[in-house]
Amino acid sequence: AAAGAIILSTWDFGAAANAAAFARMRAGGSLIDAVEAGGMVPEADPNNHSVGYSGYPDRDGHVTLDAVIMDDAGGVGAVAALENTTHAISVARRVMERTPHTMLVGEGATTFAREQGFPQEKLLTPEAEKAWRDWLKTSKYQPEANSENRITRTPGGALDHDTIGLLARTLDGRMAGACTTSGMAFKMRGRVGDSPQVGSGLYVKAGVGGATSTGLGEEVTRVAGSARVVASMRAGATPQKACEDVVRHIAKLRGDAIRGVQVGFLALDPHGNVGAYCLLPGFTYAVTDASGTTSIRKARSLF
Ligand code: SD4
Repeated sequence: AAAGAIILSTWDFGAAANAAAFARMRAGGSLIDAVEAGGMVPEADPNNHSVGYSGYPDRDGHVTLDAVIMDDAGGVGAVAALENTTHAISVARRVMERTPHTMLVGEGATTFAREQGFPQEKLLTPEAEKAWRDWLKTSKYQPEANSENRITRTPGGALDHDTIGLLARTLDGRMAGACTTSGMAFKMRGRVGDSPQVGSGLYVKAGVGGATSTGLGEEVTRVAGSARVVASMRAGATPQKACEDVVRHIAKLRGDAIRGVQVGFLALDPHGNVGAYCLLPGFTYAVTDASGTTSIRKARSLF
């Protein structure tokens, strides 16, 4: 299935996720297998504080995960505010495949994951707990552009990681996507971002294309960002133009309220055309082509 494949994911750390997704496709896996395998990479990474295990907690000290997985034929599964399970993307897939629902949240999602046999573990690592305790000293909720969850790291350092959104396509134009995150560091308890919400953090439509987002989720949810990108593509826009249109729309709608805020979109069409655009400089993404070669690219920005 890897022939003609393209895999696209948010941020430079997407390269490792793309490699896992590509390997899964080459081994005969489906698109859903591939995007799930990709999402699992940062989820398990103890150095990534914005996805899965070792994610930064909410302001009460709970690590809560959001994830969604989607194929191009209306298959959707999502979890929000999931606790104690590292692989939120796999739980989202189980929601899609084994329940009559599209999303489970909070305690229900956590119980479902446990009943499905997912290992139960403490997701808050000593390092993330320390960052949270340091944050409590000021308790100032002020997300930082391009590393929304950075609190203790060096600016531009190798550990600047955020939400992962993945889009994958096979040669015959079929597509799937996944998005997984621990959300904004030190968010309010119960806060759900754009990432697990179909149409905001991810949207995929057969014959048209897919889109995914990263950055300050509220600014994406407000406009159902990823659905909007795909709707533009359906109306004839290229993936690039569709990403630019939604970013401009957010900027116009929000004016001064989005000063210093990052939001980025990626899009992919069934022919393999790629689009990327963001509010502020600094949003990178990883593209893996059919040969398995990955390049890291810088998205153009509005400001
Ligand atoms: C959220 N969009 O929960 C996510 C966070 C993110 O880069 O993408 N950070 O709002």
